[in-house]
Amino acid sequence: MELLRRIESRKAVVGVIGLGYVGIAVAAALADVGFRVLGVDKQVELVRLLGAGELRMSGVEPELREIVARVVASRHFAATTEYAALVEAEVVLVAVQTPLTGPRRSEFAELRQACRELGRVLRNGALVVIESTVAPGTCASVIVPLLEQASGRIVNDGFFLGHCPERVMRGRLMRNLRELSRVCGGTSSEACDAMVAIYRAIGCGPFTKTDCLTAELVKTAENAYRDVNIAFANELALVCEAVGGDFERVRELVNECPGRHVLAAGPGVGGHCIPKDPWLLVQGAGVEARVIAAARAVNESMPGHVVGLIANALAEHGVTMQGARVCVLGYAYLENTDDARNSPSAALVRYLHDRGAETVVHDPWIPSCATDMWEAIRNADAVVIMVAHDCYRDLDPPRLCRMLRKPVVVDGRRVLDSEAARKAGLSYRAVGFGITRSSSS
Ligand code: SAJ
Repeated sequence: MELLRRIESRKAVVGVIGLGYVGIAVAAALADVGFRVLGVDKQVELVRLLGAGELRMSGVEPELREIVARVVASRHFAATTEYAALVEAEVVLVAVQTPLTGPRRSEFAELRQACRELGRVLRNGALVVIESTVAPGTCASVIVPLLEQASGRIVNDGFFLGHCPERVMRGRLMRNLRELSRVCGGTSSEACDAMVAIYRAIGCGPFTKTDCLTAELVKTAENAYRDVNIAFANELALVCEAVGGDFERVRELVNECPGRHVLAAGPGVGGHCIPKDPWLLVQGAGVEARVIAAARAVNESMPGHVVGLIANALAEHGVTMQGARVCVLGYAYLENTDDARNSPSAALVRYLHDRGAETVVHDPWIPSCATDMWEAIRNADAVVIMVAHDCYRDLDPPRLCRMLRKPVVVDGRRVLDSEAARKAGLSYRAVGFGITRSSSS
């Protein structure tokens, strides 16, 4: 297969559609090993910045910024808003978002549009790889027909299609690309061979060849699995609170038992993968998603639970929610990132406002919230820690006591030491921390 040889020699021209953190990471990685990579994104400002070798994303992303600057300078990577640039691409990776459009489903509107526009310029014999997360069956029922119709060619003849779901995570984009295994689902063995060759150029694998449907199932299942397991952790935390136990201690001891791996309880589940992908797994399957629906309901209830902890602690000091001033530490959905999509903090702020409280939000990674942390805390009636950003791990309990109008701390991510907080005179609440527990346990 000529395409395989051109990939293995890194002479193949690669296109990447969608330059969010998934697309820009894989584009930079491929350009950095010698491929000429053309990135396409409709966001004009993002493309302009990339043209100058700059990355719009903030947060801790080791290596990425330097690699982008290097591959733009060496002209191995160029970004554009025009699909026409893809006429010469022999491999095209598609990494556009697949957000839910209905309450529990995605219409894949952005992905459909990308495939239509790509089809019009698709080079004969090119390999198209969908990295976006899609519902099982989408490649066969949506992507192939769209590409065939737009290109006038037939799959496995005029072009090849693969699905290699991304497995990156904010904060370790380049590391995940290098170190994580990849599932390469293809419409033919040639498509699988070409996919493995492109990803082997930037990662150590293993790379598993399979069909598109299996790859679609694996990706949505691995994230549904995570959501269900986070929900179990959260439900166990609610039990610990109710009976006076400490979730962190219980979790530690349960996880000493072989075959157990209880995840971390917290104030909610954010991001654009975990809250959405469980619904994609069951979309169109015609199977009642009882476990998935229950887990989603538990995780979605956690911000509300945190509001209850705040109200309970404020009441101890004769303060009602109406008119209370609450400092919210952390607005991103994940520690040390600037990504606030589906952030539990957004839900928390809404609920606090609904109950008449005033909020001051601080987040060092989100420009509009990156104020002075202690100024945000000063004279608040309560402080609630929603994200385990590194800077919150050094919060000094005695200083919190001095700065707060009421000594109330609700620790959604267990970043403070409960004993130190209580010794400092703080009314300490935390997800999974039962306040009726005896100090000896
Ligand atoms: N969360 C918890 N408890 C946990 C783990 C996460 O409450 O034990 C919360 C986080 O605070 C966050 C949300 O869940 O709000 C999602 O966190 P995440 O660690 O799953 O991070 P994501 O959303 O970036 O998930 C991605 C996913 N990777 C891809 O979709 C390629 C997920 O499948 C990975 O397991 C995760 O990264 C990872 O840890 O690599």
